[in-house]
Amino acid sequence: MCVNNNMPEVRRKRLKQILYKKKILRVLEASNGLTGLIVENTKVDNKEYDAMWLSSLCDSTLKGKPDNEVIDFSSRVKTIEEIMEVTSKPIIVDGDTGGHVEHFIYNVKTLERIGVSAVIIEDKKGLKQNSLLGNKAVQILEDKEIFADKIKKGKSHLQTDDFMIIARVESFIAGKDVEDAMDRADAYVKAGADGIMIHSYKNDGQEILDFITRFKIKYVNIPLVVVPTAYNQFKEHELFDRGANIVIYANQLLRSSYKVMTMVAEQILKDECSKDVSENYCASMEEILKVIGDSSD
Ligand code: SPV
Ligand code: MG
Repeated sequence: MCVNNNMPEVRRKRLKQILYKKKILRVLEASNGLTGLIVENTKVDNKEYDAMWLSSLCDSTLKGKPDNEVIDFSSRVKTIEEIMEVTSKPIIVDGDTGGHVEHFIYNVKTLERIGVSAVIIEDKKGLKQNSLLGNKAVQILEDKEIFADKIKKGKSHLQTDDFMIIARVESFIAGKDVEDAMDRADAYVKAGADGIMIHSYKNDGQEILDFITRFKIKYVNIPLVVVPTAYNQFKEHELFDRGANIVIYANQLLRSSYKVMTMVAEQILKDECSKDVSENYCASMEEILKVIGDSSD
């Protein structure tokens, strides 16, 4: 299927344009061309997704590997290009820790050049572990000045005003309090971060609400990103009304497809044929062929 309006210079600035216009954005994970098309095309009652999240968790899990920065940058760029070829919505890339600052300054330039709109990097160091593992993993925070310097250097290597570097505060993931989170957010905003993401693995979402309130009193115009995976009982408007600007649904497509794929694999073994799963759990061949289209579309 041919897609228009996806040249890098057009696409890159689209995230800032939507943020400026709407102030609140709904974002869904995209990990390959097909999930990119789902984010691009899904519409219900005039609602749709504003942008795509290229999750490190989903990207690495789909490759059968842990979410600890084992997937290298070239592979991630290849995945981004695959998504870009068939979609036009803005892309926010999960940049993990951003790696060595000497590498980060090159990587942001690459992302900017190919038309990505934003990268989010998290203030952890050492062998990065997925944040939702919480205190079941060793979560070590980077020194806030060192991380602030990474943001500053990254920003100074950009060529446009379109591309955003968003700083992800992992204080709650490392068991620290809202004071620590605010302290870090202050340092990153001062260093030039275009936005802040705050994350938590706790189910009640209380520390997230506390942070949103504190942050927005001080920084009404700095975009604030949240990822309500653990505290998924909140409706979007409850987070937006308090001051969040971007809500990312980070992994629901991956988790739902894994569940159904596992079920289907087991059922075929049980039934020794695919009639039941085809009728009950599979999209029809017509539907799948229609999603992709053909070269004449
Ligand atoms: C991801 O989707 O890779 C994220 C969000 O970084 S989380 O998995 O919740 O840490
Ligand atoms: Mg990640």
